[in-house]
Amino acid sequence: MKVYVSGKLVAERDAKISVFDHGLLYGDGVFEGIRAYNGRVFKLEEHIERLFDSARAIALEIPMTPTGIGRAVVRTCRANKIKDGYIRLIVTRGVGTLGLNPYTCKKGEVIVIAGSIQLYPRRLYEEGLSIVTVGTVRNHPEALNPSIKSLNYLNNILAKIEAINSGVLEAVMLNHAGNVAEATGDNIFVVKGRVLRTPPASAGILRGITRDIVIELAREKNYEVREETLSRYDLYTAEEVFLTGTAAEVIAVINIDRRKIGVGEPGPITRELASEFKKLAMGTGTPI
Ligand code: PXG
Repeated sequence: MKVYVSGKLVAERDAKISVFDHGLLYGDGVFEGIRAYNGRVFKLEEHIERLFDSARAIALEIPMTPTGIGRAVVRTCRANKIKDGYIRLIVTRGVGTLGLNPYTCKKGEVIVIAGSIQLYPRRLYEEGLSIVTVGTVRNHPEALNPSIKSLNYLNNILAKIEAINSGVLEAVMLNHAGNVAEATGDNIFVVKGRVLRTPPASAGILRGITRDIVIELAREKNYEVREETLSRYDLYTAEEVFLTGTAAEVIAVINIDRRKIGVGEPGPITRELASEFKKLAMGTGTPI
């Protein structure tokens, strides 16, 4: 595998950064998870835009232009002969002194890894996922805004640990007000009749690119979509629940906190939107 680091494509074993990089010392940096489908990078511009927004929010200057980042992503995919794959784009604060002050770091470090990902076992895309709500509260937006896709994912990891310790693969996190926020790496939707609901950005979530796509696809299919505050009651009483994310794509949830959702199998609207999503993903994107 070839990895893009410090402006060059290098062999995997040479892809290294300093132990003094604040990305390692403090989780000080930002990232994106991007997919390639059928020889094209899916929603590349949207991911780069979000990367720059995350960087701006933490006062991190990315030492490349958005166009330059796009080129580095495509170049890395080409070097690894990626047709279908997963791209991890990372910008760390760079090398600085021991001490929090980010202004001691001279230059951010841009890294691109192009490989593959399988978030949940394939059979669960047919059968649906069982999940639980967990005690770990999603980061308060005024502490570390979940809109920032930062290298500090401990909040999500703590929730993931709780889920796995309870015998399931995914967690739903509630926000500081006790309302539904999102899963550890996915957004969440509930369906009742022809109405889809998902928590608004103000609930303290990452505004998922897959979430935006699914909202648009659903509206095209004449479903009503509302960004609305959701409680656990809304999850338990939904006819269908599904998660969306770059890694997860669209996956049905059939059980939450030991309550069967709907009839306990992936519902028709989830199936329809998953199939529309796949169609779009396979047919659009930046050519590699
Ligand atoms: N919420 C959170 C907290 C995320 O980290 C999403 C929602 C979905 O956003 P997108 O833009 O991808 O639709 C994410 C994205 C992984 C992995 O390794 C996680 C994400 C992306 C890629 C890989 O688990 N999370």
